[in-house]
Amino acid sequence: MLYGRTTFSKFIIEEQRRMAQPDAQLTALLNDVQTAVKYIASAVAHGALRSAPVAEAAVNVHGEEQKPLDVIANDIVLRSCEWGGQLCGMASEELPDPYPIPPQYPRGRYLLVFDPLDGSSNLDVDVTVGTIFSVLAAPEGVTEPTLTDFLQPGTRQICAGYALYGPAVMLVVTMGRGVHGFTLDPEIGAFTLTHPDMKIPAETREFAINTSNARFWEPPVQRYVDECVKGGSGPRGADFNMRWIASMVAEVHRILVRGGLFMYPKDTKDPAKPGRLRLMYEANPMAMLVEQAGGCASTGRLRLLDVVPQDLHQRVPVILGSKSEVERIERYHREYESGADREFASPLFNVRSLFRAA
Ligand code: AFP
Repeated sequence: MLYGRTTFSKFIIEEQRRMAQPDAQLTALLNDVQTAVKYIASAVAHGALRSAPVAEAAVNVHGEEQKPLDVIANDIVLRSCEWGGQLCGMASEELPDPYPIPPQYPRGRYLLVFDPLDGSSNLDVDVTVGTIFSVLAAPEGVTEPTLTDFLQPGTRQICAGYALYGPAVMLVVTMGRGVHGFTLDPEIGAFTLTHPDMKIPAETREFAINTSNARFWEPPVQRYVDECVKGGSGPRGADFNMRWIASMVAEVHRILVRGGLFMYPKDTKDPAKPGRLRLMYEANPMAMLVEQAGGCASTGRLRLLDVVPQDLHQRVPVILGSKSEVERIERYHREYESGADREFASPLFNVRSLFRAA
């Protein structure tokens, strides 16, 4: 009985009913996000059939090339979510500053932060891309939020999710009570619950990292990857598989479905950048999803959700996925910082050190 299935709209209403204080604003906001995702899915699915040629290359706030679909997707999210009265502000990867809700619309208590089309450099080659979003509450009494009002650590997220524009279109969300995945049924145009309560296996033998950056990685990451690559004959005593799609949404989705590890760690490629990925609309929402699914998300040194943002477009190192592997890499960072991973490198230091406390 296909018509008895749980749609996304039904799920979020029922989820709110289960809460001590049901929140109709959040339900309505997620419905608008759902609408935006359907529009973006349709735009993405037309591929080259609809891609408008750009007169001159557009560039976003990060100096990265903006694809026409980046701009279209950004506009779709703004138009779909600005009118409903649930938001008092939005912020996007594609906009340098927070977007104020136009004066003709009522204000609500929420802030929406999003990356409208993550992985868009994959569009030309028709590889999976996605939309990532995070919902925060505006500080009490704020109706015209300033930049500072957005700069909240990931622990304060009320809801987070992503849409995946792949072979099937999916919407994966958490409202702080597990992670649930919905597949767009093209016949009825409704997201339908297909992946309830997604859980990341604690153990994995699969990792994802862009190894072209290997020479810039810090030693703990070098150590981790070296050990994986050595496989069964190395210190891990097991063969590992590697993946790199260059589309974070697709990588995180794979990890939510079958486990694994994803890293875009700190490197020395550009010393001005502490990482590649953006904290507020890439790392934080994914970290909330991963933790809600039983995994871990870290900078290598710190829980990702505890990082206090200093800037809307701040970058951050990201290591997330199966718990035991993330914990192992955190340990490698600690051992590197204490020198414990180089015990015998210098007789003057560490376990053989003349200066070592008894
Ligand atoms: P784009 O949106 O510019 O394609 O960037 C995607 C992304 O932010 C993330 O989704 C990928 O994991 C990462 O960048 C890929 O980066 P590399 O191109 O350096 O591998």
